[in-house]
Amino acid sequence: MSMQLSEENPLLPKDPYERSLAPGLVLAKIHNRRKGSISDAFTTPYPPANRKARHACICSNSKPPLQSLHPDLIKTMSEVKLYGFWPSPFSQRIIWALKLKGVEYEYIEEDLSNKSESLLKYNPVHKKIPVLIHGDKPIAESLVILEYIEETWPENPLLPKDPYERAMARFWIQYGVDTVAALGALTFYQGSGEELKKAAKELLESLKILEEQGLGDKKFFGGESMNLVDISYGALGYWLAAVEEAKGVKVLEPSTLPRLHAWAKNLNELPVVKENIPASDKILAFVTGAMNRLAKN
Ligand SMILES: N[C@@H](CCC(=O)N[C@@H](CS)C(=O)NCC(=O)O)C(=O)O
Repeated sequence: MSMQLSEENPLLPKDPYERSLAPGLVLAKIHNRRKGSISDAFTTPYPPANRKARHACICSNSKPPLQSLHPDLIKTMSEVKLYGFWPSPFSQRIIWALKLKGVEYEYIEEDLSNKSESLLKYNPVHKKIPVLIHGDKPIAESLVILEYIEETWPENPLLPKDPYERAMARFWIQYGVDTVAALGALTFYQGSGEELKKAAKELLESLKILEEQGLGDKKFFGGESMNLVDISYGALGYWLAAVEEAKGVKVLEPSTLPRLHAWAKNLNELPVVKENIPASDKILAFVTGAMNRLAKN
């Protein structure tokens, strides 16, 4: 007798927090220790920020109005904290998702050159931001956090309802893990000339597949509005432009990737993106500084 996979025989825990810890749900193929990943910029010593200057600001949201929510929900929402780092595309993902859900949270800026005890306690495995704290429960890895947010606050859904469509969305999110690695390789590639061109070509090739087979003719991966796939590719919208400028190469152009270029433009115009991404000159200065520090090491 064949075993039926049904709600009676769940293969993942029911509780969203327990699910976020289940290895089968981890979408991220982690490139944590891989050279040339975006993350390398953050691991290299950065001029230490004055610890006292570390700010913890309360980010408020208005969607949906809190008054319309159940008091229990308001309570859980007030217990949300996000450890992030301002230039990080991984923290941006979480900020956008929380804001789109209308979840109130406290933002804590982490100094990655002098990590706080809290970060080391909450993410002892990778010791990286972002970390979301819900009540007393820490969740690490941006793609896992996004899934947790979607499951915990189902209003304003960011994944399709249909299981097949959801699987397709997750397929493209997973594909993006490789794309981010290609973007990281271009960002931190220290050579020039032919080899730099090669890194740019590799990124272009993976983005062409994303454009043709993932985005197609849609405005966003989510259709008319942004979903988790769009959020996961957020770095293409603002970070890549800074890398292109710093490196003097162009990858995402109307002539090479017309639909993805239009997507990036549309994404950057969304209020949740526009209002939260750092100014382009600051990102450029950060990317250039990180490249120079890496070159010296
Ligand atoms: N795979 C992780 C990557 C997170 C990541 O690379 N975070 C960087 C900042 S952008 C970090 O905390 N780096 C510090 C370190 O590597 O020590 C995710 O998606 O959350």
